[in-house]
Amino acid sequence: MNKIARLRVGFGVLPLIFGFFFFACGNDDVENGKPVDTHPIGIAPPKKSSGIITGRVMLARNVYASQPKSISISKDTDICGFSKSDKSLLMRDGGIENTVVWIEGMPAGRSWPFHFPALDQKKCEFKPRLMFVGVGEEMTVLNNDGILHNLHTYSRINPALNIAQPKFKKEIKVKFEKPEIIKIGCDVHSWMSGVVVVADHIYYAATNSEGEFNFLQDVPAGKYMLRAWHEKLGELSQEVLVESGKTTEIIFEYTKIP
Ligand SMILES: [Cu+2]
Repeated sequence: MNKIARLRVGFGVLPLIFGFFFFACGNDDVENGKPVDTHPIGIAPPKKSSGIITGRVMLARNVYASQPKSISISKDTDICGFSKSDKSLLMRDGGIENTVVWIEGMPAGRSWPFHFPALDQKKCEFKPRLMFVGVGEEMTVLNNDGILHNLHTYSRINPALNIAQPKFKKEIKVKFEKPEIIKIGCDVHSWMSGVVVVADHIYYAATNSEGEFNFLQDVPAGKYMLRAWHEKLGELSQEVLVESGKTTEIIFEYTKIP
């Protein structure tokens, strides 16, 4: 898929996404809670006092990554099916999908452009697997599967949630008051796994299916610490210098799979 096409569909089928945007207003900048490319190189030059950070998250060439396993299912098979593919590490050409990339220490409180983020539980999978929500922003958790699910957040900074969502409860609302990357699961279906990123500023991005990222907005010129986090591979960081009117390209490389 070329850059233009990607711009249009965002992270494509993946829900990297931030919320409603997509449903409700058709905002091209966000898709189901996940930030998408807004200014691929050569399409929109940065503003005068700011620059662009773009880049890719990769697995080192010499690291062997086994093929994703399939997970056998023996519960609620009429809805969930009999197997699921393991999506905890998705890669294409060495690029790693669903990595969270953010600039550390950006001032909080800027208007968060994402609204009405929704997390669905569809055929016993979280959709999207990785999503973003603003601090204090209400997030909708849907259950249209017609069976019991149970949202369990493994948070360390925000209070952990453990909420049963029976089949008749098609929608619940949750929110998080502090920035945190939170792993989520369902106690009923052990394979259900996802990530909610609670963000207090807009300089967050998620990698697409080829491991590429960039931010929704230009970055004020300056020196920053850029961080990357992946649910299976952990965290990386590196310094980045953003210069006015320039694009800085960053490569993050994971050198092992834990
Ligand atoms: Cu479940």
